[in-house]
Amino acid sequence: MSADLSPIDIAKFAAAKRASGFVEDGMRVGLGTGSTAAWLVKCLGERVQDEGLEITAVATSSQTAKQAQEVGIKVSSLNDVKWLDLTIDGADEYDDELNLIKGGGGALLQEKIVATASDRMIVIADSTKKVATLGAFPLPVEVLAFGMPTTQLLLEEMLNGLDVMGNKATPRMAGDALFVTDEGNHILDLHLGRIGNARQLALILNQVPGVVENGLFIDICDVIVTGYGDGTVETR
Ligand code: ABF
Repeated sequence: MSADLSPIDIAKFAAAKRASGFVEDGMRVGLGTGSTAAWLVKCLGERVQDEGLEITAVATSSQTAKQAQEVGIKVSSLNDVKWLDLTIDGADEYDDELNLIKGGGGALLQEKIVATASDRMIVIADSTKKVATLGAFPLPVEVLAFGMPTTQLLLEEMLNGLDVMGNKATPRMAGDALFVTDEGNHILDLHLGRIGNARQLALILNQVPGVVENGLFIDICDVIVTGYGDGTVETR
Protein backbone atom coordinates (compact mmCIF):
# COMPACT_ATOMS: atom_id res chain seq x y z
CA MET A 1 0.00 0.00 0.00
CA SER A 2 1.77 3.22 -1.07
CA ALA A 3 2.71 5.69 1.66
CA ASP A 4 0.97 8.64 0.02
CA LEU A 5 -2.61 7.43 0.69
CA SER A 6 -4.97 9.89 2.39
CA PRO A 7 -6.35 8.95 5.84
CA ILE A 8 -9.72 8.16 4.22
CA ASP A 9 -8.06 5.79 1.74
CA ILE A 10 -6.05 4.18 4.56
CA ALA A 11 -9.34 3.66 6.41
CA LYS A 12 -11.09 2.19 3.37
CA PHE A 13 -8.16 -0.10 2.58
CA ALA A 14 -7.93 -1.28 6.21
CA ALA A 15 -11.63 -2.18 6.31
CA ALA A 16 -11.43 -3.92 2.93
CA LYS A 17 -8.31 -5.86 3.87
CA ARG A 18 -9.88 -7.13 7.09
CA ALA A 19 -13.11 -8.12 5.32
CA SER A 20 -11.21 -9.91 2.55
CA GLY A 21 -10.02 -12.28 5.30
CA PHE A 22 -13.61 -13.49 5.78
CA VAL A 23 -13.62 -14.94 2.25
CA GLU A 24 -12.89 -18.68 2.19
CA ASP A 25 -11.88 -20.95 -0.66
CA GLY A 26 -14.85 -22.14 -2.74
CA MET A 27 -17.18 -19.35 -1.58
CA ARG A 28 -19.77 -17.66 -3.79
CA VAL A 29 -19.13 -13.97 -3.06
CA GLY A 30 -21.10 -10.82 -3.91
CA LEU A 31 -18.75 -7.94 -4.68
CA GLY A 32 -19.94 -4.39 -4.01
CA THR A 33 -19.43 -1.15 -5.87
CA GLY A 34 -17.60 2.04 -4.90
CA SER A 35 -14.07 2.96 -3.83
CA THR A 36 -14.05 0.86 -0.65
CA ALA A 37 -15.33 -2.17 -2.55
CA ALA A 38 -12.62 -1.53 -5.13
CA TRP A 39 -10.01 -2.02 -2.38
CA LEU A 40 -11.74 -5.29 -1.47
CA VAL A 41 -11.53 -6.55 -5.06
CA LYS A 42 -7.85 -5.58 -5.12
CA CYS A 43 -7.20 -7.51 -1.88
CA LEU A 44 -9.07 -10.58 -3.14
CA GLY A 45 -7.17 -10.41 -6.42
CA GLU A 46 -3.92 -10.55 -4.46
CA ARG A 47 -5.16 -13.65 -2.59
CA VAL A 48 -6.07 -15.26 -5.91
CA GLN A 49 -2.53 -14.60 -7.17
CA ASP A 50 -0.64 -15.31 -3.92
CA GLU A 51 -2.52 -18.26 -2.45
CA GLY A 52 -4.62 -19.56 -5.34
CA LEU A 53 -7.88 -18.50 -3.69
CA GLU A 54 -10.75 -19.90 -5.73
CA ILE A 55 -14.09 -18.09 -5.46
CA THR A 56 -17.05 -17.45 -7.72
CA ALA A 57 -17.96 -13.77 -7.66
CA VAL A 58 -21.14 -11.94 -8.56
CA ALA A 59 -20.53 -8.24 -9.18
CA THR A 60 -23.01 -5.49 -8.35
CA SER A 61 -22.01 -3.32 -11.30
CA SER A 62 -20.27 -3.56 -14.64
CA GLN A 63 -17.45 -1.51 -13.13
CA THR A 64 -16.84 -4.08 -10.37
CA ALA A 65 -17.15 -6.99 -12.79
CA LYS A 66 -14.45 -5.46 -14.99
CA GLN A 67 -12.08 -4.86 -12.07
CA ALA A 68 -12.63 -8.38 -10.70
CA GLN A 69 -11.88 -10.01 -14.05
CA GLU A 70 -8.76 -7.87 -14.41
CA VAL A 71 -7.36 -9.23 -11.12
CA GLY A 72 -8.14 -12.85 -12.00
CA ILE A 73 -11.36 -13.38 -10.04
CA LYS A 74 -13.91 -15.68 -11.69
CA VAL A 75 -17.07 -13.63 -12.30
CA SER A 76 -20.45 -15.25 -12.79
CA SER A 77 -24.06 -14.06 -12.75
CA LEU A 78 -26.59 -14.33 -9.94
CA ASN A 79 -28.83 -16.29 -12.32
CA ASP A 80 -26.14 -18.94 -12.61
CA VAL A 81 -24.93 -18.90 -8.99
CA LYS A 82 -28.52 -18.63 -7.58
CA TRP A 83 -27.36 -17.85 -3.96
CA LEU A 84 -24.29 -16.38 -2.27
CA ASP A 85 -22.37 -17.33 0.86
CA LEU A 86 -21.22 -13.78 1.50
CA THR A 87 -21.56 -10.27 0.07
CA ILE A 88 -19.13 -7.50 0.94
CA ASP A 89 -20.05 -3.95 -0.07
CA GLY A 90 -19.60 -0.32 0.87
CA ALA A 91 -22.15 2.16 2.18
CA ASP A 92 -22.80 5.88 2.24
CA GLU A 93 -24.10 5.92 5.82
CA TYR A 94 -24.72 3.37 8.59
CA ASP A 95 -26.43 3.73 11.97
CA ASP A 96 -26.30 1.83 15.27
CA GLU A 97 -28.84 -0.74 14.03
CA LEU A 98 -26.60 -1.45 10.98
CA ASN A 99 -29.24 0.08 8.71
CA LEU A 100 -27.67 1.74 5.70
CA ILE A 101 -28.01 4.34 3.03
CA LYS A 102 -26.45 2.92 -0.12
CA GLY A 103 -26.54 3.72 -3.80
CA GLY A 104 -24.54 6.92 -4.08
CA GLY A 105 -22.67 5.09 -6.81
CA GLY A 106 -25.86 4.36 -8.75
CA ALA A 107 -25.75 0.57 -8.27
CA LEU A 108 -28.31 0.22 -5.47
CA LEU A 109 -30.67 -2.13 -7.32
CA GLN A 110 -28.07 -4.80 -8.07
CA GLU A 111 -26.48 -4.19 -4.66
CA LYS A 112 -29.75 -4.77 -2.79
CA ILE A 113 -30.61 -7.89 -4.81
CA VAL A 114 -27.13 -9.38 -4.31
CA ALA A 115 -26.97 -8.46 -0.62
CA THR A 116 -30.40 -9.98 0.02
CA ALA A 117 -29.48 -13.18 -1.88
CA SER A 118 -26.59 -13.83 0.53
CA ASP A 119 -26.23 -15.83 3.75
CA ARG A 120 -24.23 -12.93 5.22
CA MET A 121 -23.70 -9.29 4.27
CA ILE A 122 -20.63 -7.43 5.45
CA VAL A 123 -20.32 -3.68 4.99
CA ILE A 124 -16.89 -2.12 4.74
CA ALA A 125 -16.69 1.58 5.46
CA ASP A 126 -14.44 4.34 6.67
CA SER A 127 -15.44 5.83 10.01
CA THR A 128 -16.96 8.95 8.44
CA LYS A 129 -19.92 6.81 7.28
CA LYS A 130 -21.17 6.24 10.85
CA VAL A 131 -24.19 8.44 11.73
CA ALA A 132 -26.59 8.68 14.66
CA THR A 133 -29.56 9.05 12.28
CA LEU A 134 -29.62 8.27 8.57
CA GLY A 135 -30.42 10.99 6.08
CA ALA A 136 -27.65 13.58 5.83
CA PHE A 137 -26.50 11.73 2.70
CA PRO A 138 -29.05 12.23 -0.13
CA LEU A 139 -31.17 9.08 -0.34
CA PRO A 140 -30.92 7.59 -3.85
CA VAL A 141 -34.19 6.28 -5.30
CA GLU A 142 -34.13 4.32 -8.56
CA VAL A 143 -37.08 5.12 -10.84
CA LEU A 144 -38.21 3.90 -14.23
CA ALA A 145 -37.25 6.33 -16.99
CA PHE A 146 -40.71 5.70 -18.47
CA GLY A 147 -42.48 7.43 -15.60
CA MET A 148 -40.26 10.49 -15.31
CA PRO A 149 -40.84 13.27 -14.40
CA THR A 150 -44.29 12.24 -13.14
CA THR A 151 -42.74 9.79 -10.68
CA GLN A 152 -40.73 12.64 -9.21
CA LEU A 153 -43.92 14.65 -8.67
CA LEU A 154 -45.64 11.62 -7.07
CA LEU A 155 -42.63 11.13 -4.78
CA GLU A 156 -42.60 14.79 -3.75
CA GLU A 157 -46.33 14.67 -2.99
CA MET A 158 -45.95 11.49 -0.91
CA LEU A 159 -42.90 12.75 0.96
CA ASN A 160 -44.42 16.14 1.68
CA GLY A 161 -47.29 14.32 3.35
CA LEU A 162 -44.85 12.38 5.55
CA ASP A 163 -43.11 13.49 8.71
CA VAL A 164 -39.50 12.72 7.86
CA MET A 165 -38.14 14.66 10.84
CA GLY A 166 -39.89 17.81 9.60
CA ASN A 167 -37.61 18.22 6.63
CA LYS A 168 -39.16 19.19 3.32
CA ALA A 169 -37.96 16.68 0.76
CA THR A 170 -36.56 18.17 -2.40
CA PRO A 171 -36.16 15.20 -4.73
CA ARG A 172 -34.16 16.08 -7.80
CA MET A 173 -32.27 14.33 -10.59
CA ALA A 174 -28.75 13.19 -9.71
CA GLY A 175 -26.27 15.59 -11.26
CA ASP A 176 -26.90 17.66 -14.40
CA ALA A 177 -27.25 14.90 -16.95
CA LEU A 178 -29.85 12.28 -16.14
CA PHE A 179 -27.92 9.55 -14.27
CA VAL A 180 -28.77 6.27 -15.96
CA THR A 181 -28.10 3.00 -14.14
CA ASP A 182 -26.83 -0.29 -15.66
CA GLU A 183 -30.51 -1.18 -16.04
CA GLY A 184 -31.37 2.06 -17.88
CA ASN A 185 -33.29 3.50 -14.92
CA HIS A 186 -32.86 6.95 -13.39
CA ILE A 187 -31.66 7.88 -9.90
CA LEU A 188 -33.37 10.62 -7.86
CA ASP A 189 -31.60 12.05 -4.82
CA LEU A 190 -33.92 12.77 -1.88
CA HIS A 191 -32.38 15.47 0.30
CA LEU A 192 -34.17 14.67 3.57
CA GLY A 193 -31.60 15.79 6.11
CA ARG A 194 -32.65 13.30 8.82
CA ILE A 195 -34.84 10.23 8.38
CA GLY A 196 -36.78 9.66 11.58
CA ASN A 197 -38.27 6.31 10.58
CA ALA A 198 -36.09 4.65 7.95
CA ARG A 199 -37.98 1.35 8.18
CA GLN A 200 -41.30 3.04 7.39
CA LEU A 201 -39.84 5.21 4.64
CA ALA A 202 -38.17 2.23 2.95
CA LEU A 203 -41.56 0.50 2.69
CA ILE A 204 -43.53 3.56 1.56
CA LEU A 205 -41.09 4.70 -1.12
CA ASN A 206 -41.46 1.46 -3.09
CA GLN A 207 -45.25 1.87 -3.15
CA VAL A 208 -44.96 4.93 -5.41
CA PRO A 209 -45.71 3.84 -9.01
CA GLY A 210 -42.51 4.06 -11.04
CA VAL A 211 -40.15 3.58 -8.11
CA VAL A 212 -37.98 0.50 -8.69
CA GLU A 213 -35.96 0.46 -5.44
CA ASN A 214 -34.50 2.79 -2.83
CA GLY A 215 -31.16 3.09 -1.10
CA LEU A 216 -32.37 2.27 2.43
CA PHE A 217 -30.96 -1.15 3.42
CA ILE A 218 -32.97 -2.21 6.47
CA ASP A 219 -32.11 -5.47 8.35
CA ILE A 220 -29.79 -6.57 5.53
CA CYS A 221 -26.34 -5.86 6.93
CA ASP A 222 -24.97 -8.46 9.39
CA VAL A 223 -21.51 -7.05 10.13
CA ILE A 224 -19.88 -3.64 9.80
CA VAL A 225 -16.11 -3.47 9.36
CA THR A 226 -15.05 0.11 10.03
CA GLY A 227 -11.63 1.43 9.05
CA TYR A 228 -9.91 4.44 10.63
CA GLY A 229 -7.35 6.89 9.28
CA ASP A 230 -4.61 5.37 11.46
CA GLY A 231 -5.15 1.97 9.81
CA THR A 232 -6.99 0.42 12.74
CA VAL A 233 -10.18 -1.55 12.18
CA GLU A 234 -13.32 -2.24 14.24
CA THR A 235 -15.66 -5.13 13.45
CA ARG A 236 -19.18 -5.32 14.88
C1 ABF B 1 -21.55 1.42 -2.92
O1 ABF B 1 -20.52 2.04 -2.24
C2 ABF B 1 -22.75 2.29 -2.84
O2 ABF B 1 -23.89 1.67 -2.41
C3 ABF B 1 -22.32 3.36 -1.93
O3 ABF B 1 -22.93 4.49 -2.35
C4 ABF B 1 -20.85 3.39 -2.15
C5 ABF B 1 -19.99 3.98 -1.12
O4 ABF B 1 -18.89 4.46 -1.83
P1 ABF B 1 -17.43 4.51 -1.27
O5 ABF B 1 -17.08 3.13 -0.83
O6 ABF B 1 -16.68 4.97 -2.46
O7 ABF B 1 -17.44 5.49 -0.13
O8 ABF B 1 -21.76 0.23 -2.34
